[in-house]
Amino acid sequence: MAQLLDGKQLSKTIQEEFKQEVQEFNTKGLKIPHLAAVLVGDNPASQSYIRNKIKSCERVGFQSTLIKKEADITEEALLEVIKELNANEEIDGYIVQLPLPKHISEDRINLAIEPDKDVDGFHPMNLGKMTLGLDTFIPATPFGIMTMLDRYNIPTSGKNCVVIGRSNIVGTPMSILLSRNNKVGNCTVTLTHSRTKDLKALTLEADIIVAAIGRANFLTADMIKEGAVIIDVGINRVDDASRKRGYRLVGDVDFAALEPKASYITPVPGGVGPMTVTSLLYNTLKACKRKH
Ligand code: L34
Repeated sequence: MAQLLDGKQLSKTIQEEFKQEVQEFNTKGLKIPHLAAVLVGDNPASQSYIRNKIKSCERVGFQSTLIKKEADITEEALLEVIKELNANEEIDGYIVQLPLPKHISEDRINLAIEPDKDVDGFHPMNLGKMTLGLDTFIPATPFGIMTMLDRYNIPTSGKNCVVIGRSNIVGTPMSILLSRNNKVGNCTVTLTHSRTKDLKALTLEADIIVAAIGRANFLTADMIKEGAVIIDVGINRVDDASRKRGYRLVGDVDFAALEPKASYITPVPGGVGPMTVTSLLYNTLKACKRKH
């Protein structure tokens, strides 16, 4: 039976550490971290994630500002919002929640964010620094996964790691981070995607699998080897009339089938999701401390 990688519990522990730091800032009369979040449109999942981010800010004593815009906002108008956030001295860091409506270019938006305030780490400057191992903001989801591997003391050096999915915000940065020569790292990484031939042959050789495809129960028990470490990044909403919300959350991994076979596994919800939020707080704290 696998040990659970409890992102919810670990997040509580780490956020308690942040809270103590903020209390020290208060005592010393230093500036308190201030995060702003831009939410465009009314995507229910994005609303839920943003709510968790704002709530967590409140819990640790950060200031937060939520900027909501209609789905039909023009790219120009959104760039104007970004310009204001870049200039606002009160705000240490900010994010523009993705996905954006199709008429807005995510690349143009990310390029407009001041790299020093880019607590998502999505600006090419910050992704470049990450790739070279320079000090920067690491994207929250991969950073949260690295933190989990670290705090649970899961060995990574020399391990075979298969990342499934090559998105800009998870799969691509994840594969780079795991391959680098760091305390958590030194994996032999295979980055797989929709054109990969015989995925199962690769996952069967993997000591660590990071599933970030966005398809419910994609990774099945026959695809993993005994004792593999399973990181489930997927958050899929599946209709469920027995739940009061009308749906339940399911990962990219068939959790029930993999749990007896894996050594460690993340649940959904309560795994990678809360760690993403905690990592965003970490980056915001870092942005604020740079100013102190
Ligand atoms: N700009 N866009 C930007 N930055 C990000 O870091 C994100 N991401 C991803 C989507 N778009 C983004 C997030 O915030 C995914 N993501 C995210 C954040 C929080 C949670 C999940 C994904 C989360 O809190 N998950 C909870 C359950 C949430 C629910 O009930 O819907 C969990 O326990 O997994």
